[in-house]
Amino acid sequence: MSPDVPSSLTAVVAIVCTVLLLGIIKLRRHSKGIQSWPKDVVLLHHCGKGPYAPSLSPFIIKLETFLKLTDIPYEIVRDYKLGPKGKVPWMEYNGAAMGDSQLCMEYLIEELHIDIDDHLSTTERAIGTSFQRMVDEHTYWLMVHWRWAFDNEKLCLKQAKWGLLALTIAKHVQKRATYTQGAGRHTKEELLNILRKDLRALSNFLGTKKYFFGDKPSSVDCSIFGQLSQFLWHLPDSEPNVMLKDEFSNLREYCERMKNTLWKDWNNSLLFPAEHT
Ligand SMILES: N[C@@H](CCC(=O)N[C@@H](CS)C(=O)NCC(=O)O)C(=O)O
Repeated sequence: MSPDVPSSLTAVVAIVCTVLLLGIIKLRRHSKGIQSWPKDVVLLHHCGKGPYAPSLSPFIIKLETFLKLTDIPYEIVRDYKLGPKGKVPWMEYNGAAMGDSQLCMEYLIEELHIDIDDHLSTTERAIGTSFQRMVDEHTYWLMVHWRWAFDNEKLCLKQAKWGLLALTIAKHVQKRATYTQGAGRHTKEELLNILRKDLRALSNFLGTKKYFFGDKPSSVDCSIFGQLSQFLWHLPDSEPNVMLKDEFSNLREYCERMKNTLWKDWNNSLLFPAEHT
């Protein structure tokens, strides 16, 4: 045996030990990072970028738009985990985990004494609440039904690397959900007519204003932008997409305005950062 063997063996053992040690240190740092929350920073749990908008979930875009609008410090955690309500988005704030975009926003507004709606009258607040409920609880379901029942190509989902198994399971789950909710019982024509009425209500109320209640965005703009983002950027060339762009051009301009004003990092938040509307 050559006299070099013991020293090469020692070198190999030393390298293996170093690699193992570094791995353990990295793992410990990672789990420590999860347990120690950065103070006063929202950890926004996110399930991955969308191809042409920052998420395929309108509620993630809604909550992140709110964080940008209010200048609340936040970090994105891309972990594909579901939150305490079994849905995304969810957030952690100073150690507390919380689900539901609207509840998260209301919690932060109260906790941090933020009133982004302080320029609204009581009547405007009431109208804002109604529009928020309409887009998040009604228009949203029309998008889900379209995505899973009528968007045969599912291009954006495939571009976001949804594999065949994930698509098959999600289609089954979402079709059941839309059927139970009710939107899933509509034909394509019915869906388009119902959607047109939602969009018309939004478009007529917006009129020539910059945002829903004038020159300053308010909390309802986060919901509206989040929901419209999917029709505008994640159903390319579909009938809902063409309807939004051609029949309700003020809503399209509004989305561009929200994007350009609040999302300075929009392009970096996309899977395909090219200009795309
Ligand atoms: N009301 C909730 C709705 C959230 C929601 O429906 N998220 C969808 C993704 S867009 C989800 O997590 N779906 C999974 C499921 O329902 O199992 C919110 O405002 O956050």
